[in-house]
Amino acid sequence: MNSPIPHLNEQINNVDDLKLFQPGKIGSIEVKNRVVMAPLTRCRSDEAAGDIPGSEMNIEYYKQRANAGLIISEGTQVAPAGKGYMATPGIYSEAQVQGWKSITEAVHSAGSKIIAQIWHVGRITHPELTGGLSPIAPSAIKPNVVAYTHNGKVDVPVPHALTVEEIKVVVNEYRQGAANAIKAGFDGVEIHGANGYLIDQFLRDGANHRTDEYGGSAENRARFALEVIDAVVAEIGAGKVGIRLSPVTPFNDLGDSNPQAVFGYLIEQLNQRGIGFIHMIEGSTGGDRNVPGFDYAWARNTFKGTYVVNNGYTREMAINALETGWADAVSFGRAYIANPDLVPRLKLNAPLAEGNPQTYYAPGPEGYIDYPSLDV
Ligand code: 8OZ
Repeated sequence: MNSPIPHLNEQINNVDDLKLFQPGKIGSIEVKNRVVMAPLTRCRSDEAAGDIPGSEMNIEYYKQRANAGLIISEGTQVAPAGKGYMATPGIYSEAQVQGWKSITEAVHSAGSKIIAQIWHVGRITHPELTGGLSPIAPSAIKPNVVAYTHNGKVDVPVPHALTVEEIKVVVNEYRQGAANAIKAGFDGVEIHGANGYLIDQFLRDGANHRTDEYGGSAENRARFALEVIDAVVAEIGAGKVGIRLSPVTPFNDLGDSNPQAVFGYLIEQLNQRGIGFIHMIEGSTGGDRNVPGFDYAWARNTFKGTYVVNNGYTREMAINALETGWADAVSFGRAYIANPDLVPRLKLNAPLAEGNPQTYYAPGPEGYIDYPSLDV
């Protein structure tokens, strides 16, 4: 099934009448508009000090983007083994919590809301990035992926297949990450269930060959995701919790034989738990929106919480999505890199700047906090 956003027939002349720019709620979080800043890995935490965010430039970066109704933080690892890239921030140490606090305070003062994306990369890493820890996964299956380390590009190793006892430890790491997020002043959390990382590795049968209660049927493969959700909901409350999903993306060398079955089951279970929102990546992450295998209209109509969509949305697509009921909110990732003032630009229908991919993950302020806002 493709992801055809229905067309809008009538012309709306006053931008303030557009749902995209009207206040609402994402889960229980009140937002001033329905434009969401998607999570963006930027690799600019203080790695030497222990993967700590909250430098002046980190604060400035988030503050510049506080025009979004909701900011979702860059992926933040819940444990040292959950790190897959250089200088990504964590949310397991006290110093990391304090660092995040300076960012959440700045965003709140600037008039926006911010939630933490809590993340574990599972098999998408290398011991050079984790302080020597082995990558973990549902099964000992090596993806065809390279990791970027201080010694250059390296092939990732065969991961360690988690025991049931070890799975419980990892679930608790997500729970602690959510508790820490609230302590750091975040308005909620997004559980990263997408893009081939640990939760997605359990969900999809390309990485999960287990024969115990965590593998095989859709119910069993969704068990880990639901245990994480239950732990996080018990800690911070369902309305502040969302999950990011990418049922068909091939990113990070992951696929599934029947995405509709496993993600369909998961979404029905999410309803029973009353979680706040789903953040759905339609199609291939950062690429083709038209990848078969999942019925997004079904997901939208089935899920009872706030439905946020993502992947290559233009202004026109976002307006159509909101006006026709395809979604309740739209997230923008790449557009937010080079357009810190994205919401004013969308309101004015002003041209959008192009970001420079060479500086997406580069250390330092260049390509991070030096994209200008419109002079209006
Ligand atoms: C691009 C580069 C590094 C990480 C994701 C967290 O895809 C990521 C990511 C994307 O969700």
